[in-house]
Amino acid sequence: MQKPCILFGVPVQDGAGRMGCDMGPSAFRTAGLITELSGLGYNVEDRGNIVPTPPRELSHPNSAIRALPEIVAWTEAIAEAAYRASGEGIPIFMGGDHSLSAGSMTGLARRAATEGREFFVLWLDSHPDFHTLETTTSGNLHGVPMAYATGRDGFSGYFPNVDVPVKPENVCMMGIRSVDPAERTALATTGVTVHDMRSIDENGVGPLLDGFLKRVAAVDGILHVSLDVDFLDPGIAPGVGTSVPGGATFREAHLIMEMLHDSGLVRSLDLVELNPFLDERGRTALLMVDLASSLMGRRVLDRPTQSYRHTPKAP
Ligand code: B3U
Ligand code: MN
Ligand code: MN
Repeated sequence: MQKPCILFGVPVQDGAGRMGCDMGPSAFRTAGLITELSGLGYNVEDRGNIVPTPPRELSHPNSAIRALPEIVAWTEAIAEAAYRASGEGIPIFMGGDHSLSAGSMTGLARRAATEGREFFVLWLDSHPDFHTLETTTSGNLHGVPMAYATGRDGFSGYFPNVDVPVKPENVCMMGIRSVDPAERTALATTGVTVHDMRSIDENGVGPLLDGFLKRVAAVDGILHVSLDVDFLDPGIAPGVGTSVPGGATFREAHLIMEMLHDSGLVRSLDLVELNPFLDERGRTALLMVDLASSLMGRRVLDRPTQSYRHTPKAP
């Protein structure tokens, strides 16, 4: 039996610099995500919107930081929902800004550990979101989830403790083209794989993703995919607060989604940073729904697929 798709709305917007991401879950529903996934044969459960735990008073010496108590409260609730739902099916988090991935990644990493499996993340974004609470200068906490989930210093005492940090060498970023100086320094000394736009231009998304999927399959890992709208070129995806020119094309993005589906490795998905207030007649929401359907198995023609299935090494 196919695992059910478990949808959560995560109307968090306090991690972003502009308002509007709180309308993301409604836009995904309006753009037909549930119907699309049901049409692919999934049993879809929309569990409604996650409600954050009551925020506690918290302040940090970095006075740039905005909405720390709120984002901590969201992270607690999302991590718990992610851990639970991933034991039952494939959770899809309809954001909401990218701070939600602090919760989804840590919840899923805990699930992987419970199952004794290795955990991997594919991060599709123009930004690495690798700031710590000390290094963020914008103070927008959608810029920190990857640093938090990989267990970088400075989060304890503020954010929930990370029981199972994501191993930096199990993270693959694609589409990167806007990196702050502190993030650049940090990325240079961790094992994160970063495929920036130059690397995509030189190699193509297919071979780059293929290499990563083979690594996941080799150890029978489970894969979480985090798709930020600004991974896409602003020409095709205007509905986002932090668009950066020179992003992934329609065709690159669909190829990635199709390869992910064929791999059979994806266990959970974040759809983040959609800002319906900035969108044009819903086209970004519709494109994100299209991409999610490709990832979940929509295809133009049946074709023999590259198998990434885990083949245990002979003793
Ligand atoms: N690195 C910048 C910009 C940014 C990060 N994530 C988004 N924007 N969406 C920052 O504010 O931390
Ligand atoms: Mn992001
Ligand atoms: Mn981004």
